[in-house]
Amino acid sequence: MAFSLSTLAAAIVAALVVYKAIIYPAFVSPLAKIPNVHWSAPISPAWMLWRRFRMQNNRTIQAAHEQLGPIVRLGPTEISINCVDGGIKSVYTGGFEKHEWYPRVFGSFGTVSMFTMTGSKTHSVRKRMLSNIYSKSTLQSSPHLRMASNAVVFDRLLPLLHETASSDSPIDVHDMNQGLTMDFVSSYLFGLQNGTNHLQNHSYRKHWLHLYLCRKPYEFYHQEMPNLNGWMKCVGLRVIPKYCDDANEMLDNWALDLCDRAEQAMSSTEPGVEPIVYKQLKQSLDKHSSKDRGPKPDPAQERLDIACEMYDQLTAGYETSAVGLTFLLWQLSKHPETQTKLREELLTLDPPITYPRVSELPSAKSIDNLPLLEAIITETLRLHAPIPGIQPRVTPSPSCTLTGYSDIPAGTRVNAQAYSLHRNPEVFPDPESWQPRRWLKEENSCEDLEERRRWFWAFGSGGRMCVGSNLALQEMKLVAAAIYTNFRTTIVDDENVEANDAYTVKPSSDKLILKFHPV
Ligand code: HEM
Ligand SMILES: *[C@@H]1O[C@H](CO)[C@@H](O)[C@H](O)[C@H]1NC(C)=O
Ligand SMILES: *[C@@H]1O[C@H](CO)[C@@H](O)[C@H](O)[C@H]1NC(C)=O
Ligand SMILES: CC(=O)N[C@H]1CO[C@H](CO)[C@@H](O)[C@@H]1O
Repeated sequence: MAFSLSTLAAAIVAALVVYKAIIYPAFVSPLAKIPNVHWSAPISPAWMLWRRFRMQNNRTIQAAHEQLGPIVRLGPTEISINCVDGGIKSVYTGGFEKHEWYPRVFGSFGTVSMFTMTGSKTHSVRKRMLSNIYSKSTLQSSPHLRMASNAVVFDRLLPLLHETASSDSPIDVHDMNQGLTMDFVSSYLFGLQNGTNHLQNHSYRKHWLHLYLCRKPYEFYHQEMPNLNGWMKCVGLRVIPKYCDDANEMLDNWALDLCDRAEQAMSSTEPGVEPIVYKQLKQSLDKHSSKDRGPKPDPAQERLDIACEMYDQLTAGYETSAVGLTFLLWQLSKHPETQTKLREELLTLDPPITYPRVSELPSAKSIDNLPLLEAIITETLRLHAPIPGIQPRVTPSPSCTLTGYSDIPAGTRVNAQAYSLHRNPEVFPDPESWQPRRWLKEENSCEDLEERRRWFWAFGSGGRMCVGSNLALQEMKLVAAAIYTNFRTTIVDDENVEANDAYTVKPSSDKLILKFHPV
């Protein structure tokens, strides 16, 4: 009797386990109706993990949407969407919270930044502190940014290009762009004087880029297997090599050093010295805590919170814009006729950005208003989105409806990816071809343009949309204008320039070699 009772109990437990692990997720859960990326997806994330480990996230999700439609199930509690209505509009404009994926992958200083915060409340407090200094009107009229733009373009970029052009020597523009964009972003964060000069300091730039990039191959473990490194360390093994820890420490010290220098310049209001973003954040954090009447923030902790935010903005800002510029120069080099048309448009600027320098730069607003330049940048960010990868969010409680599927349970990870949204052939005919024309007013109907803008997702959408989009666009437009007013570009070596498959991408070859020819 006792024996058969325990057998019965074991059978019930076994049945429950089978139900919970297989029957429920595969047949009963509301997620069961969603098409699967692979037959095993309802019961195990292993298949998708393996794809991600092999760096095939993008192509796997892209192929799944092509075959199965705008919503697919990637794992027991993970889905992917690829449409605007009922898709990104519900998830991102609807304000679903960020997944733990972000602080895992991009955390630094043991704390979180605006980008990595998951909770909506804390995030919106931080975003309100900073969004005004990144608004288009603030940036276009900022004397600080104007001074930095003049310095970076006339004192650093154009002399360098002039030299390579006159000696007829090729140049790796991806390397150059990574210095250029760091100088640009850092001069807005910290002031031109105390920002970086990576463009002119080649050896330091090389050293810095090595530290930053050497950690990339191990991103997968932070993203998808956050506990593995800890477990392995317990048994004396490492998944992530020690040099990554060392690089992290050096990068942290680098960011702290920039912040400490900015601190010295806090009282200044002089363009080029005042650390705009640093100062805004510091003052807002102080004000916020005094309003709360809570305990005064620990100054040591506040220093780290600010350093984390600054580090995050420096890297978010430099990496994406550099990749965008590299692909812009690549596409224009492949389309000499577009270079010619762009140059005609650029010569209408008053004054034009000619080198050697005869005057100040034209206003940021006048550069922003050039329609062909705008179309070229938008098309480049569509076809070569610097963040083409998944942007994971979590479904809210109690449940939600996405693309017609109702009762999607709370806590499901849901992603969209710009790579796939930007390749819908109904919105972007012949999606693999680079055609700035698709963004020009005189060549398209208002409805087509409107629809394309709704699907354009290079900067994301909703409350977590890129805070630096206006800075990035202003910078990319300025650099393209400065280059193509003065030079033609041709390709010397573009082997393997196609992007790798990651969240933030880079050319697989890590380089693009061009020649510059004076016009
Ligand atoms: C072409 C250049 C850029 C592209 C394509 C880009 C793209 C994006 C995207 C797609 C997101 C949303 C990410 C997600 O939710 O997973 C984002 C967020 C963000 N970006 Fe950018 N970005 C660019 C430049 C910049 C610059 C110059 C800054 C400098 C300040 C910046 C700072 C940020 C920050 C702080 C966030 C987090 C915003 C939030 O969570 O509220 N980005 N960016
Ligand atoms: C992304 O996926 C597409 C479609 O499968 C593929 O052609 C492309 O090479 C992939 N891109 C990267 C960077 O892996
Ligand atoms: C390059 O930058 C490093 C670190 O900021 C600095 O120590 C060095 O003096 C710089 N070199 C030049 C030539 O400016
Ligand atoms: C370390 C450093 O370069 N600090 C500089 C920051 O900017 C101020 C104002 O120009 C300089 O006086 C500092 O030397």
